[in-house]
Amino acid sequence: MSSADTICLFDVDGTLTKPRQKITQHVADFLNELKKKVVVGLVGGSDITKIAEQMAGSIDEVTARYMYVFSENGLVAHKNGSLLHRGSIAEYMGEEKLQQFINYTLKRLSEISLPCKRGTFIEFRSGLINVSPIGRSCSQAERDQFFAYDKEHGIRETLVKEFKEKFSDAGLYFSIGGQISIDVFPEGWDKRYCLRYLKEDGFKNIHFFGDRTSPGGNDHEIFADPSTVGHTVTSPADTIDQVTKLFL
Ligand code: M1P
Repeated sequence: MSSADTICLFDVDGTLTKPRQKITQHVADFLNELKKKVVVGLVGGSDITKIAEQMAGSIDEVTARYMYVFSENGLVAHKNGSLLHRGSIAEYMGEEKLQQFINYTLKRLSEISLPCKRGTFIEFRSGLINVSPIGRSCSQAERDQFFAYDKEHGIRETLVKEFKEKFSDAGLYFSIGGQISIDVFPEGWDKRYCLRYLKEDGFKNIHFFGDRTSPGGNDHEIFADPSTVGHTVTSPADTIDQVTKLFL
């Protein structure tokens, strides 16, 4: 196996960091060591601002530190610090369909009662729409509280079921990736989207590491894709263990 045609591609939340938390120095140092052996890339559902924050740097620093940084599942793609591609869900859906979805969602969210609600219920990104019943501006404690409440009451699961029924012909996919929100994007715009760049660049061994690899998880499609070697991890510490055994 040559190191030039091998890439280790990492999910961020739950794989390199705790959900929405900053990478520890230990994991960051580990990635720097790994870079000496193979190409390292990141793929997350979050936008580039959040990924950079979690990877402890500015957007410029983080996109230059790792050869590939795929945010929003690769709809926003950086290679060696330069922007390769930015896909647009607005262009793809068109304003009319987009507003139908946003208006329905705002109405539905207004009918839900929770232990607490904050702000930014819909975050419009380049390649996806992120819907959060509690609101993205909640604190860490409120986030943890919602996550536990949602496990018990299935708030997001119910919403996804409704979205699927209501927008069955819109070609949309609804993914419960993190703790407080649902990612909404066109079918096929999951993490497999980023593989096109790696195939173009001739990688023969694409190792993907993620924590949500079961069906329904936002790492499942790329994990199960025939062009990747998928690895399920349970935490950043487990990622280090598995990668060390394989490559270091
Ligand atoms: O883990 C990836 C997800 O991280 C965030 O989810 P949440 O805020 O719900 O924990 C979001 O950025 C989401 O888009 C992303 O998929």
